[in-house]
Amino acid sequence: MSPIPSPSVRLEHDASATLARFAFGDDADGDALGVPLVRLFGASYETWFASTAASAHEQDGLRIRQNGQWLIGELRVDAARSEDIEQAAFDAYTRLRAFITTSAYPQLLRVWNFFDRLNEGEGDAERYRRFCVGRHRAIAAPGFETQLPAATVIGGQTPGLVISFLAGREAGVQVENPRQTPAFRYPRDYGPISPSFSRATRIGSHLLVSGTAAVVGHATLHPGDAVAQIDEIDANVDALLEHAAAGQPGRWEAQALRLYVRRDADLPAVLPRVLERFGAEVPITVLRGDISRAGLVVEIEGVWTFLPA
Ligand code: 3EB
Repeated sequence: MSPIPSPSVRLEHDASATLARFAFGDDADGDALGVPLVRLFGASYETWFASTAASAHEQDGLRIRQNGQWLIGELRVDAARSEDIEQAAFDAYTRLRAFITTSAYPQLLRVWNFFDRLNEGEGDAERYRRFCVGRHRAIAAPGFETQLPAATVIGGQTPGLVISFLAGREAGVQVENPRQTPAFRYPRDYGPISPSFSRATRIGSHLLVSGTAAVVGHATLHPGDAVAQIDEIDANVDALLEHAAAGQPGRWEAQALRLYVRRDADLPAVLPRVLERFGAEVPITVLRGDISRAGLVVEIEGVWTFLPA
């Protein structure tokens, strides 16, 4: 097997300047933004490139990387203040919104959310469900469901809430998946407030794809069966990419993928299946993480670029 190329995302075709680097697991250094999950496979970093160089600074407790066109930021809520995860999500999204709406990058395009004990708590008291309530309280406004960013919510072992995000000058195009109920319309069974995210954001020829699980319609398929869920995720991603291509001739190329697995023991069976399905050459990182519903054991996200025929 050839070595896996280092995951990188190019937001423009000629992008060669580093906008931001994400460090997985314990590899965070002073410069990279953190992804607080244990890395099981792949490179230590994922780099996002743009066409002009970025500057780094801190503002209102947010770590910022910006280049005039794009902004990647990170916001952290410590363990004590994220014990009440609903309140923590409300506070964090209120700050995030206040920050970007007064910045030169008012459009929220992509968000990642990581916190500990994601599935702790019964029924509507589950921390993931409380998080959804707090997030929704902070962002709900007339028409907001047509401007939702692509997102990921994954549970890790590091106490606290970490939110990273990409914002831009101009809005992306919200893309939903014809094979999946829009998450913001999930029925009541999955929580008091449905999750506020889109399946993908299209920016030019790039598609930023949300964390995608084995959810078809709104049902969890193959609960606990990691390999069967990979096949379902593949079908979900195919449906999303086909829908986003809107009949244009060409093909989608994966730039960088992240695979989240709930149980380390699934990795030996799951990784070959992912490489078979998504391409052996695809730059991929595998991280350990909890997913929104107990039956979901794997999730995939990434960035795809459309290459016209
Ligand atoms: C799902 O399809 C799986 O709450 O922002 C994936 C990506 C999931 C984002 C979120 C949840 C979120 O419902 C879980």
